[in-house]
Amino acid sequence: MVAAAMVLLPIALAGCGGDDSPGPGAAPTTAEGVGTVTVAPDGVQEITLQTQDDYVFTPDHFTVDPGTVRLTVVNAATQLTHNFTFTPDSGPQPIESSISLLAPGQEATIEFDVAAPGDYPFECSFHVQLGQVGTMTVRG
Ligand SMILES: [Cu+2]
Repeated sequence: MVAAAMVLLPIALAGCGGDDSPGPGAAPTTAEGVGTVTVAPDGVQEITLQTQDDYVFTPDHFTVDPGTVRLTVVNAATQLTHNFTFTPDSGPQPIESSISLLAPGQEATIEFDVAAPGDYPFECSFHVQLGQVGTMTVRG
């Protein structure tokens, strides 16, 4: 596990360049429906993120409108346990909802309201040092 982390770290750092890196939809193992924001019959925006046996959220960026968001994280990993939390003191407004533990093969759903437009960083607190972070954008 340590060796894998050391191999993956340069990749994560290289991804910070912001040049012409491939988009979040490039991962070949992504399940259908992952990463697309849809509106449920009850009017709530729904989005599903996936994690794997790496340190990446797929996608690592999505955009919603102000209102209620129902977010599901699927951990498709066979080895790694992840979690999901909005990075404290980082977004335009605090979002308390989080997923504290997601074992391999598990999924969990949280629901929360957003009002203030802007970027809301999120992370897996276990692997934030390895670059497992992302951003939710709320439209103005
Ligand atoms: Cu993680």
